[in-house]
Amino acid sequence: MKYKIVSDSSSNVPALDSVPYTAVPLHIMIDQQIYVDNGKVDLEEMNSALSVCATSSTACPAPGDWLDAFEDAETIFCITITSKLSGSYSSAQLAKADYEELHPERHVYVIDSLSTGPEMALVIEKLQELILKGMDGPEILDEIQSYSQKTHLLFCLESLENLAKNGRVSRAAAKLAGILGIRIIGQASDQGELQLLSKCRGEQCTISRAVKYMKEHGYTHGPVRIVHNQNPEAAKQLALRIQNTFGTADIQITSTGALCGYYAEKAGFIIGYEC
Ligand code: X90
Repeated sequence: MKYKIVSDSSSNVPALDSVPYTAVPLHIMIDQQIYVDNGKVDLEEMNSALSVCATSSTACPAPGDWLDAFEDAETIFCITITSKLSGSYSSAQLAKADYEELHPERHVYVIDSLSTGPEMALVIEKLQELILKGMDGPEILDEIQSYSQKTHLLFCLESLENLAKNGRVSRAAAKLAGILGIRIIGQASDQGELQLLSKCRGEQCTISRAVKYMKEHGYTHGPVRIVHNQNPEAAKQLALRIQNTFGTADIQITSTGALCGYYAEKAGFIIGYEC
């Protein structure tokens, strides 16, 4: 096995067709129960558990989990959720150091996505494409660094409760989102921080606003990936609006995995797009 792509499960990419790939799970703890984000978590069940739990939290992969996923590949592209919000990136770097010490002729490229979810998914798709083209490691890294300048992430959430509980946004911001019918729109900033952009009343406003932000970021008609936590209707409406506004041909809608589902909360959705 020459090349391998390894990502943490926040990408919501369970498998790839043409290049060896592993998603390394993050974990969600809800009261006494541990949910392994392995693509098999029942979101409906997890959402109900969350609605009645006393405590909940998440944990990033340990270096050993990354190491196991590297297997025996010669060149590994390892992509993580933004290092500003999780220890996943540091953990992957520790695994890289161990792996390269053990196998001095092999190389692990650890990429901080400065984002998560569907923006990571786009970068993973691009990595696969570049590997299939037969490019070498440093060339791929170069290309990927410029590609990720063109990708963006927006999110539309009904609640910021879990983000606030885990110290990822302020209590004040979470209170704002707690008002019935108010949705929060935000983005991954260029520095990989969670940035709140505006609040909206109702789904229609949210969808229009998301399209407006895409335009402002210079989106024309590139691929779009939408993930949602039990809100296929909003995801479909947004996809239609994007199609009608920009003529986009390549839009995919899927459910979030457990980690993004936990933080996006029920009805939340996240959009990754290429400008
Ligand atoms: O290490 C861990 O325990 C994981 C912590 C993850 C914290 C944030 C996850 C956010 C997931 C919510 C909307 C997207 C925000 C993007 C900001 C860059 C999804």
